[in-house]
Amino acid sequence: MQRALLSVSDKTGIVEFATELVALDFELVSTGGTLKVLAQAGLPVVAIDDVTGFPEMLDGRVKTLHPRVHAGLLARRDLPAHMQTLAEHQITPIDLVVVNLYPFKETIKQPDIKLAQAIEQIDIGGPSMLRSAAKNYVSVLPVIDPTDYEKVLELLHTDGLTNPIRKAFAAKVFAHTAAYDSLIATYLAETEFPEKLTLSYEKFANLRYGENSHQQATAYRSAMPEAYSILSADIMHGKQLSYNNLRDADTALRIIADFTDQPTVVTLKHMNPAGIGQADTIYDAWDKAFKADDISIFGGIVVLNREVDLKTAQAMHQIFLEIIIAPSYTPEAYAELAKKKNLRLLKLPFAQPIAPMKDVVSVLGGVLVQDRDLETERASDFTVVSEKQPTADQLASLVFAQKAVKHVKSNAIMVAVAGQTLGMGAGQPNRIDSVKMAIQKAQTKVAFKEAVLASDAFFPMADSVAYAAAHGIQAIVEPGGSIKDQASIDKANELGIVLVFSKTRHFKH
Ligand code: 93A
Repeated sequence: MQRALLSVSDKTGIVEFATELVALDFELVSTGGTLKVLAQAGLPVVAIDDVTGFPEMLDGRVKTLHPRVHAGLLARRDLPAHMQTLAEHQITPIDLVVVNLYPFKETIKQPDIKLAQAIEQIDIGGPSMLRSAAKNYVSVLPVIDPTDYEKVLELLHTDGLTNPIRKAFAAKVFAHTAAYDSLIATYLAETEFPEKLTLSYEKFANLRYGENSHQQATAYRSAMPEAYSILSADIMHGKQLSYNNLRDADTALRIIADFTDQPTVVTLKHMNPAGIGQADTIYDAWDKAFKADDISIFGGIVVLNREVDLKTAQAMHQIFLEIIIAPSYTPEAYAELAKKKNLRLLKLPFAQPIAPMKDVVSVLGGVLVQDRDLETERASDFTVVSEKQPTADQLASLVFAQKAVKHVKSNAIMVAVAGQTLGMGAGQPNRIDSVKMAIQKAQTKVAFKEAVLASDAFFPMADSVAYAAAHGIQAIVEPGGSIKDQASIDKANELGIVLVFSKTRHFKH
């Protein structure tokens, strides 16, 4: 007769599983709560106390932490000395361990949870048994996941428990206990940048491929999911998002989070905003965002921060789009947009702000961790450094342009009027080239005569100011901070335009 030890917090499916184990001639051993459930179902089950010769003690903190359990799990069946030791101490080997852990993650997710309550949900005995069994996987099968019960029964019935399959179960255990401990470490950590960085992510979806079709890819979601995240969005219509879709949509969500005060629409392609529009209605905001760049938007992503109405849906329906994300859709708007089979319609709770967490990027051989850039500009942060003062309209445009340029890849230049971007220069290795691109694009727009220009970082020399002024730009905002700031200020004064320093740099590489 083989022995199975069952000790589970999540009791889903345990009675059915245990019933089958009994039919397969397993003797069942269980801890308090699990034993109760099994006994109530009429199953024969030995109490852990009768195995260890000790009562469960210290409010259950010590139940299974005993040589009679761990020797039964760890003894090598192929070593006669090990088996003799078991016999000498009258210890019965354990062949199957079915454990799932105290719900630490679910506990700390609850609001207002106290440290002492969280600590009580740190499972010690469960991971110990799982790790003992997993180390000895050649002879002992550890089962951590209720969704595996059916598969385990099939393998037992068919004698299918080969070594590679047992090894896979062991690997699953160590990944699970490592992630479990990671989360505990993160929760208890006193510093935001600890000596050992532990990350706890769970598989969200296998992706069709990565950035290109020869690259495999998978999406992982934080063990503590964020509400305002593309990975939390509800896909109401259309197929799964691709790797590039997810990154683009994430970028679009980060952008629109800086424009909460009014109905806003962001269109996005290749990690840069194609257009940003703000207005009193979501339709007008869409119209501005679309007209900001009606070419790049083809095949792009649209994010709207207010409910999508029919009029806006009809306008968007005219254009080939990949993804639309909004807090909600009227039924008519949804019906209109859902006519397109390949368009993805996503819903997300926009009321949640971006969580002040860390962003992680990888370099060869490591990762870099930093705070998210959650700084946004207000007019009160600005200092006018030119002799010429901005008008109220110019000031509003400068704030809008500076908020927008933050989200453009450096070297970033944005030409805009309040509520509408008109042209940008993105990702050029020198700033003046970005200035030229932004102006060239913006010049085709009617609103250009009112346009202002924003830069994500200081101008290293006066050439950008000179070029912008020569092409009709009347006001410029940049963070300042260059040793040659004075040259830019002098140039602005010489050419009679407004120059404002915003103080905060927004590199985005
Ligand atoms: O408090 S513990 O860390 N101490 C133990 O010795 C121990 N043994 C099993 N937690 C322990 N467990 C855990 O109890 C299991 O991992 C499982 O989550 C839970 C099942 O308890 P019950 O059968 O009483 O519901």
